[in-house]
Amino acid sequence: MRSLDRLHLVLALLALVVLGGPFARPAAAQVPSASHCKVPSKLLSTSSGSAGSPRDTIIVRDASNTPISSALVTIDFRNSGMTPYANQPSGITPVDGFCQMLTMVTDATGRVIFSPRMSGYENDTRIVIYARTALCDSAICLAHIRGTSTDFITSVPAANRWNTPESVGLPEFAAFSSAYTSHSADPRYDFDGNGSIGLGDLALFTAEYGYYSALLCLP
Ligand SMILES: [Ca+2]
Repeated sequence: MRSLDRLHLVLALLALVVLGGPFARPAAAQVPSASHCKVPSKLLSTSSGSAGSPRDTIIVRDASNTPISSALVTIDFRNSGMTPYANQPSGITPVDGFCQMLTMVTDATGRVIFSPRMSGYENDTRIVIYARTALCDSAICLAHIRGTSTDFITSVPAANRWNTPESVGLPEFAAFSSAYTSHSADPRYDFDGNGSIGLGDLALFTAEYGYYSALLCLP
């Protein structure tokens, strides 16, 4: 190979390295794409935070369907009838100054499993899921969803939250018993998210009833 040709070859290879070459990922690869992400149609929570159902899994992907690790996923309950407990399971972090916003960071496969400790329910799609990466100027809305908790009645007034705990107690027991025996179709009682009220919901409710009393987040 002539020295001039060799020089051209070296320069061409250098250009590939500098520009990233054919293996470089475009910047858009790190931007979440709502249409490619997987989100549940309903958030299923408990007072213990132990639900952990596969239906609670959120997967953040980009426009080429590639999972995005280390993306920040935020669930915004501000316009919903649900309120987080002050203490959340490991990996779930409340947003500073926003009692009703919780975040998680996606793992290497782009996943988070959101099983927050919550009170209340939301039968309309007023719970908002966002995702954000370092390349996003702002968080990208992934979905508006419904939600419920085994602690579906928020008994404690906002002014008393600092010292009065919330729990799955007698008010929930009375309401759920009535819904279960009357074959209600109200989605607030569908704790396992299978579309009906049955034994799965009874099992989840029984496991939570009388336990896990805790304070709500402060408004
Ligand atoms: Ca059910």
